Amino acid sequence: MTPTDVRIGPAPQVFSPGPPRRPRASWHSRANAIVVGWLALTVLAVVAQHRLPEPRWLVIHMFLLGAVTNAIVIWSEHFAVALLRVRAERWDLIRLGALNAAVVTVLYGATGGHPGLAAAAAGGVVAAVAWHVSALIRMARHALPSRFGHVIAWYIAAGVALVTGGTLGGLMVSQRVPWAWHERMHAAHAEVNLLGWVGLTVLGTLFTLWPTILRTRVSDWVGVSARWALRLAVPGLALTTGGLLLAVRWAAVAGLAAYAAAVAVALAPLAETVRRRRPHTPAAWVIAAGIGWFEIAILTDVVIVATHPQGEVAEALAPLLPLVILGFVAQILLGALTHLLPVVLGGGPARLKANVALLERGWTVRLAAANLAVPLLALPLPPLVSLAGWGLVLVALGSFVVLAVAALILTRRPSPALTGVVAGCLLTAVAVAVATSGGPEPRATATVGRQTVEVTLADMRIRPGTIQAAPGTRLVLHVVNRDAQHHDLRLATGEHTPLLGPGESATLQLGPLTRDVEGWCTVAGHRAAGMTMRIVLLGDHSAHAHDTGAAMTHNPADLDLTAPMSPGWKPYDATLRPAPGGTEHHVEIHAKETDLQVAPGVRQRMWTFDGTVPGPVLRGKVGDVFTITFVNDGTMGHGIDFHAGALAPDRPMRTIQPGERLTYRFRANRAGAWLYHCSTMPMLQHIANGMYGAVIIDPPGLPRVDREYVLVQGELYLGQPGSAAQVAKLRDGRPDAWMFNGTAAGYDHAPLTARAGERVRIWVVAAGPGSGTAFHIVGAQFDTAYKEGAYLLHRGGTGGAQVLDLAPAQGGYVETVFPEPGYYPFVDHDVLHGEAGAHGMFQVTE
Ligand SMILES: [Cu+2]
Repeated sequence: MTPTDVRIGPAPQVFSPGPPRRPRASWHSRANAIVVGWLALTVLAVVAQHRLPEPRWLVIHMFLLGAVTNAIVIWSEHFAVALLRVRAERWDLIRLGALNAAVVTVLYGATGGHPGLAAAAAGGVVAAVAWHVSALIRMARHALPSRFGHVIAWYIAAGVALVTGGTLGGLMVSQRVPWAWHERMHAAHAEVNLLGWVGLTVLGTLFTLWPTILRTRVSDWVGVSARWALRLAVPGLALTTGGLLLAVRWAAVAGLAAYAAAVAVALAPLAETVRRRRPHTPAAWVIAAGIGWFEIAILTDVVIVATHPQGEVAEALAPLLPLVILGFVAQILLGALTHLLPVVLGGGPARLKANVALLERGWTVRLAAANLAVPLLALPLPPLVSLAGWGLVLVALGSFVVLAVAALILTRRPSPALTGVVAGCLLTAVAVAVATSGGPEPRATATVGRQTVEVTLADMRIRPGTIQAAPGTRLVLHVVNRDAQHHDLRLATGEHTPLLGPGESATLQLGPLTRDVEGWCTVAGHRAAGMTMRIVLLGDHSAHAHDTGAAMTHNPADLDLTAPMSPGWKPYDATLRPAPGGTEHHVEIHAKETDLQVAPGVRQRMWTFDGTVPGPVLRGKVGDVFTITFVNDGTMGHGIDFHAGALAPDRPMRTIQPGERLTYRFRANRAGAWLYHCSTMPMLQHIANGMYGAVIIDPPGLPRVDREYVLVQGELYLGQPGSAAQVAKLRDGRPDAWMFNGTAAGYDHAPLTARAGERVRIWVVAAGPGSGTAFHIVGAQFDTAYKEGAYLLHRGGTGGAQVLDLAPAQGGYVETVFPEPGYYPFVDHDVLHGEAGAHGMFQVTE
């Protein structure tokens, strides 16, 4: 009996290969040990990734070039021998040895700084696979006609794809390719290797493996379908690769579409098989899940290539990697190994049964973990969620490795002492890696130590102002001047662009980064005005990054108030609605900590009332009663103090702990724009971090106007709330910016609206904590000014006001009529505050 003949349970007609010349079980256990070994190394690399140079590249290539390429060479040859009923070549083990020596050298050369060696080794990989392809061709030639001969054509096409993709990879690791070509080659390398080498092999194998795993007969028209699918897939891949290399987008997209169609044609007979026999083994379910992710990945691929400009395709394909590597390739590999390992390991029926049981242990949990991990790693989710995804990968992949190693060891029956030593070494290695790495942490480093960044010059700014890169990264900066005047970019390391006119661009290439680098525009006065940038090495600044916690690291100098707001940002609604009817107002206010956008592109944790800065605006009439239920949903003690009511502060203003609530009841006996704020010590921190709001009590007889807005001015202190660095700035009274309604320059990006001739009333409250405001609207005059409970100015006279001046905690309102359409900036006319964020815009239309 040959290994592939072993079947469990009832077995309908399955292909039955002729007898090979020599017993292959021991060969297979050695060959599969190589695959399992690479899988184990991949797991270790994931666990220890931030101890490794270029961890992302290493993990990807250990898995694809190590485990997957070995599995493909081993299994495609095994299937060729079985399907064609020919003898295995004598050189197969030597070929495998050469391949693995070359792979190890590629990994070492590319990450150890030996590009020449890596490129030569990539040539070795290509040669080994070319040798493998020629062996397959020889076998196909010498074989008698076989019902499954078409499968070999898929393996040959796959091998040609790797020869292409491996050559591209070798050129890239040689670091001799012009930068302009790098991006295109990267995209072509990824597509031809994943869809060609891996995809074609998997599809070719599934024609026979899938019915075998389902233990049903092969669909009658599988041969026709396979031939037509290959006729679509090969030209499709060629078109895709050529299109990506030559930057012809329609060709790349058309090629991918042809490939997608080929996959559909190839899978059709397999789908028919499923209708006849539902998946009922662990291997079948795992492989079915893998095929599902393959289809999703191809469709996503088409969309990415179709929608991204050349030069960005390779970067844009990054989210696809978890889908392809984990969802598709890893699952197909695990499913195939689950089914095939026990069969080829042999060792008699009892051993086979035991191995099947061993490899299927806990398969439902492993299947769920792997398929949950795919979206967690592919979608842009918070780091903690990605971390959970990596944990699931380790569960799914690591547990299989342990089980497979156990099966290999048990089958070969080494001495118990040797088994103990091997298991001990493996466990020690895992334990050491976990302990020293402090857990896996995916790092956003660039691929293969190279990072391309688009840099724009405009509005007296260089964007991005900070570029983060791992040590050793080669940076490529595409510098574009999008301004109406001339600019350039000079780096402290000496590289510089020429003076660029409007719309002109230039590219700077930096050698491997060894330290932080400053950059600036050399036009007189532009550097002083803020046209500076920094390239910051990752890793050296971790302490700084931790200090600011959830917030991004930002120097005050980095604040770019003209930068765009992050997608999804909504301005605080400044519209003030009329007081609700009735004389009793019941309000519930929750203290909570929330991440908010406090300046363009800058988010940071704030302490808030109800999740906004300022908190909710309350409005009523003189004599109204407010009953506030104050709930502390935060992580520290908070209190609340309403200036709009007069009462003994002892009870209502007390600090309550997280989870507690209190009722605060006050009667608003006097009109005004009143501050409310957190009353817990140190109050300076609680107010500065956002715990304030406004209560508007209308003066009796307040006339109606066309529009009413409320603006609460506050200071912004960047950094982790309560951290030493932030508190130092608070004590010195050195805000990083000033804000209207919780965002510096927010209403520059989302102007308040009015029509010419309308009467507009603006309520203003100065929340501080340290500075007041001199509220002014550029181009407008106030004919009414009401400050702290009294009118300074009534409409109808000839006098006017230019500023409403408010000390910290004061409030009032002004009225104006915009004379004509246009943009009217509103500012704190303390110009320092105004230019540092206390700035907004009225958009006045006809
Ligand atoms: Cu507080």
